[in-house]
This record gives sequence, structure tokens and C-alpha cells, in this order.
Amino acid sequence: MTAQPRGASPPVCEFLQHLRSVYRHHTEVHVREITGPLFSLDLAINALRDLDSRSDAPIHVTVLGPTQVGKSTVVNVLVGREVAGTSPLAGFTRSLQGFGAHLSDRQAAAIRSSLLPAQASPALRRLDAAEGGLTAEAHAIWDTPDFDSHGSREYRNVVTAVSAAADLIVLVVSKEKYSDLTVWQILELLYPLNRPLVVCLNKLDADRELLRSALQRRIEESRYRDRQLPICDLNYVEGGDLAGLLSDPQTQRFADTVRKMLRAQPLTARREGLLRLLDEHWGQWLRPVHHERHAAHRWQQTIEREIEIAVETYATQYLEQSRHYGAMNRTMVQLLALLEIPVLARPLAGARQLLTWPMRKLFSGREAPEVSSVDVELETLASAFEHLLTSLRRNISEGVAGNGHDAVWWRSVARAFDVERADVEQAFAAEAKAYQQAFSAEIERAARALYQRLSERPATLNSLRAARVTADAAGVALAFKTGAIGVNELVLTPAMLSLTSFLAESAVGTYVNSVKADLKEQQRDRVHRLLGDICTQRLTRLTTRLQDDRIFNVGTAQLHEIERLRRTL
Ligand SMILES: Nc1nc2c(ncn2[C@@H]2O[C@H](COP(=O)(O)OP(=O)(O)OP(=O)(O)O)[C@@H](O)[C@H]2O)c(=O)[nH]1
Ligand SMILES: [Mg+2]
Repeated sequence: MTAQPRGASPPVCEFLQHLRSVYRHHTEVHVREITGPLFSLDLAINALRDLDSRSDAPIHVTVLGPTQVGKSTVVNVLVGREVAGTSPLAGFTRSLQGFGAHLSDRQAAAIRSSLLPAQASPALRRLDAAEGGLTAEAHAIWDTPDFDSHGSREYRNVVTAVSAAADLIVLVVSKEKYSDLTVWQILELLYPLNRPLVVCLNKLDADRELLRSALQRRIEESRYRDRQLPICDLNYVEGGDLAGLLSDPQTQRFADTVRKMLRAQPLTARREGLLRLLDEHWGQWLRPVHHERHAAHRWQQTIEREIEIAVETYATQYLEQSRHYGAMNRTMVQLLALLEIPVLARPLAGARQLLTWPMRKLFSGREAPEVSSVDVELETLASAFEHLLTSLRRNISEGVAGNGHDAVWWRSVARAFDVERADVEQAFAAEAKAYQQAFSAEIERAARALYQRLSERPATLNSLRAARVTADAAGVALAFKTGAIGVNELVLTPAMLSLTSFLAESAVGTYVNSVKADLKEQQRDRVHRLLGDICTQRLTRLTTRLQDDRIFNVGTAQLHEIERLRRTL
């Protein structure tokens, strides 16, 4: 496959921005360290943007370093005049400031729109020809805030924008600061980008050689041991006077070294650097995303397991209970309706007698037939579903209590679950009822099939008609015809049981049993599907729209797509 850098980088960049926006809501201290995900994500996002805005870009020189080492002073040295404010107060420079020379209007506009979008005040100052600059080429020199002072956490991430844009980085250190942890953390972070780098050892007076060799040793201990890092000394000048500094030959040597290294870094080297940076940090950035994926996977598995348990409950407490198994009773009623209608008159008298009390109960002075409060099937379904929800809630609580990397995710699921639960229960009750109604068609089909089979066995049909059970059943069929049946299966049970067993022992017995087994299997399947659908729609999806700023909510498909795009950068 051919690489498509332009196509892949916006979505990858967007993805990293999403990660960054979520990480910003994380409160753990390490998230905001230089070694944490926020700082490296910032660098990577800026490096991706940089790669897309290279055409016509000027050369960028970025001056980095801890506080008070003399960064702003070094910027002034490179520009050749006092442009950046300096101060003996730590953390004096708090935002980026760039000094551009020979920039076209387009270049200046591009810098302002792409490099400094987060900064309110225009931080790019264009120098005119008389004000100097490093070379005759278009370039920008960047003074940056420190990354080590107490308050620098609030502003130091801007350093990443000009580090990513840099064609040359000048790292300024002093004898007090050269071995500070943050200096080496920043260097470590920038290492994969492989930008040309000069180390400027500022404010040197006594012990020059000692300091140089100590710095050299520190470099040897770092990843930079395999790179030739030029080290330039700047002398300590009384009063920090710029004119004094500029006239020092040591300062001139430093400026010459920088000038010699001023060359736009080739695009291929920048791309390779970016890919190395992504490789080094991808695992760290994505770790909590994977924790969420694992938790979501566990959630899905739990739901599936609980669905199986609920179906099993439905089967053992309803389908396998002859007394309660309404579908077969309803089939029998339908069958009787088919059987008896032509000969209804005779058994009707007996049936009335037999069914006096239930009929009275069914129609006692009411206009509409009384709806039974007991519908065993719906009750069984409701209680199985209730049990499923309770088990799921227990599982969520375990996730929260586990206090692992996924605890935030589980807490968020807990909130969403509790909000939705009543709604889900209602939806299930409605769906269960709809399923039951829809299943009437299957029952009718089963009754017709049975009737067909009986019609082929006139002897059985006749003995059935002659049987006493028919009298019970005819009345039941009548009740069914009048609309009361199917709502009170308790009333029907004894009559139905005797009819069913009569049929089961007759010549069509095997067939009856297979109809029964088939009905059960269909019901089991449908209930399985019903539970699966409602759980997918209401419980699995619940976790894909969690309202929590600390949740990454990256789906597996999205993750695969980003991994694929990353490889095409
Ligand atoms: N005496 C003397 N003072 C210097 C020299 N270089 C820098 N300074 C002083 O050191 C102090 C800090 O210098 P800055 O250039 O402001 O340092 P910085 O790294 O930009 O500091 P922040 O912006 O606070 O991070 C200022 O008071 C400078 O005048 C030098 O060679 N000699
Ligand atoms: Mg400064």
C-alpha cells in the first residue's frame, strides 16, 4: 500500500487531541509531569501539525532551558539586540515569544495561525532589516518559558509547539541547572525527533573545564551518547550586560556555531522523527484506553452470561412446568375451537356446568373480562430479568470496588446504569408482552397442524370427541371464543392437563410431543433473542455513551482504524 501522509495525519491528530482532552480531566499527578502523557501528546500533536505545514515554513530556532539559566538573554544574543525581556525573577518568561527576520507576510500569518493558536496575545515580533537577525534567510528565534519552576506546570506545555517546529534547538543550562532532572526529561522526550541540538553552558566563570566534563559525562549517561552534541560556553558577564556579552569572542563563537547549524531539517527526517516519537509513547497514551476496552469486554461477557442464566430460569420455571406452560394450553384451546365449533351445542351444556365458577369469576358483573393478575410467563420473565439486572449491578460494584485502572470506567457505568435501570425494566416488560402477543401466531399454527394430524386419524378424533374431557374443553373453547381465555391459565390448567395427556397417549401422541417440544424451542429462542436485543440496545450501548470527561470511549473498531492510519503516516 502506498503511504498517504496527508490523508492519515488529520484523523491521527484528531485522535491524539481527543486523548489529550480526556487526559486533561485526569487528576493523577504523573499525568502532568514532563514524563506524563499530556506533555508527550502535546509534542506529538504539534509535530503532526508541523509536518503538515512545512511548505514555505521559515527556519525555526528554539531556545529551551530551565528557569533563570539565561534563555531570554541567549535569544537577545542571537538576535543581536535587546528584544526579549530578562529578569532575575524565576519564571519571568511565561509565554512564547518569537522574533522573526526576513519573514514574508504569508509566513508570519502561518506562524500566527498554526503555531500559536492557543496564545491570545500576538507573540510573534517581526524584526525589520535594521534590527538584525541571525542570517539572511527567513527565520524565527523563539524564547520559551521554563519547564522547571514551581508554577511552570501551568504554562510549560507551550514549549512543545516550538520544539516540534524547531529546525535547531538551543538548550541553555547553567552550572546550577545542567544536571536537573527536568532538563534530562525534556531531552529524553525530544530524543526521537532527532532535531539538531546545541547545548549552551551559560554564565561560566571559574571551574569551566570541570563543568564541561561533568556535562559531557551526563550526556554520556543519557541516550544522547550516540549523537554529537556541540557544547558552547558563554562567559559570565558582569551585570549581565548585553553589549558586554556580544563583544565577547566566546559569544561570537557560539553565534557562529548556531549559524553553521542553521538549515531546514529535511521533511523525511522530520517524518521519521515523528514516527519514532509516536512509537515511543503510543503504549503509554493508549494504556487507559485498553483498560476501558478490557472492562467493556468483561461487561459484555457478563451480560452474555447473565442472558444465558435468565433463559435457563425461564426454561426451568416456565417451559418445563407443565402446570404453568401456557403455550401448550393455548394451543389446546385453539385446537378445541377448531374441533368443536361444528358440534359445540352438545358439549356446551356440560361445559357450562363444569365451568360455572370460573365463568362466573371471569364475567362477574363486569363489562370486560377480568384480566388475571397472574400471568406466569410474564411474571417468570420479569423476575428472570430483574435477577439479570441485579447480577449486572453487582458486577459493576465489583469493578468499582476493585479500584483498578478501570475503576473510573466502572463508576461511570454505575451512574449510567442506575439512571437507566427503571427505563430498561419498563422497556423489557413492554417487549415481553409484545413477544407473547406475537407468539399467538405460532400457537395458532401449532393448533392447525395438530388438527390436520387428527383429521387424518378419524378414530382418535372420534374418541377425543367422545371423551369426557371434551366437555371441559368445549366450555374452555367457548370462553376462549368470548375473549376470556389466555388471560387466566389457572382456570384452564386441570382441563388442559387432562386433554394434553389424553392426546399424548393417543395415536398422535408422538406428534403432540413434537409440537410441544417445537413450541418450547421456539419460545426459548425468542426469549433469548428478546433478552439479547434489549441488553444490546440498553446495556451494552450504555457503555458507549458514558457522560464522563475522564472516559476515553474509544471503540475497538476506531482503535483498529487509528492503528492502521498510524502505519500509513
Ligand atoms: N551577570 C550576568 N547575568 C546574566 C548573564 N546571563 C543572564 N544573566 C541574568 O540572569 C537573569 C536571568 O536571565 P534570563 O535571560 O531572564 O533567564 P531566563 O532563562 O530567560 O529566565 P526565565 O524567563 O525566568 O525562565 C537575568 O537577570 C539576566 O540578566 C550573564 O552572563 N551574566
Ligand atoms: Mg526568560
